[in-house]
Amino acid sequence: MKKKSALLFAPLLALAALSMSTGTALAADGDTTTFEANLGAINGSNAAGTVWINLTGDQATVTENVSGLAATFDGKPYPHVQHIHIDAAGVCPTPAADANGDGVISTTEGGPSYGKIGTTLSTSGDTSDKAGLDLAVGGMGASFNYERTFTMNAATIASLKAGKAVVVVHGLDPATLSAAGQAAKSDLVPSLPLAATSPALCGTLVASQMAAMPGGAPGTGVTTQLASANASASPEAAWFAAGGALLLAGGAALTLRRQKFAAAK
Ligand SMILES: [Cu+2]
Repeated sequence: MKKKSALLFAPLLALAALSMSTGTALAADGDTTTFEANLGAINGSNAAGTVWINLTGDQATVTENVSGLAATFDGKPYPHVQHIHIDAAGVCPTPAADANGDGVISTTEGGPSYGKIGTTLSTSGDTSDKAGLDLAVGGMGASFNYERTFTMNAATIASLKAGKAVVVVHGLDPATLSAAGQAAKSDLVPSLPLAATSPALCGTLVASQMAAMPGGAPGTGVTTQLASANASASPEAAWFAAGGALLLAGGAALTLRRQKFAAAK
């Protein structure tokens, strides 16, 4: 009886050992941990993307491929500001997050799900939250590939390791919004339309067993399986939990650019 159990569990233990050897919890300072997020469309953007982060100590190399985003804004390549959001539920908002019912999940409305800006995935210069709304350093156009190595701040690293870091790419095509959404001003920058700053892509970063960056067959069955095994709860469960918490959380949980939100309240 005992022997049989041991045999049955042997493969599981091997899997667990494999998982732990490259996992966050047991990683030594010099080790590299890889995190991956599959970016899903929000607000009907029909965009898609993937983000990989190789983290060694506080040095992060972020690689990102996105496509299907809004292409132009005022006749120029559309600037898509993008961030790693932290310190909240670590999930992407569901349509239930649209508190004011205008058909658009604004950045503020998504806050209880993904939290404040921890890191700006800027194309140059500052990577802190202070660069969060600088359109000049956003990703540009419908599709782009991004790669940058920088020193990641401690707050973002902590959320990353806790599974609470969420990549959000902003900027919608106004034509795809409801009439109310098209008429509304941005909750972040009132001089801009709501579409300009609202989330278009979102994905939670999870520790990946992949050692390699893109080109190394991202999203293979093995990777997905191991990533799921590491998660404490199913993504679906987390989404529903976030939806329920939203109504209670209100604006109180939101610390992202608080004074700029004041105008929108
Ligand atoms: Cu953001």
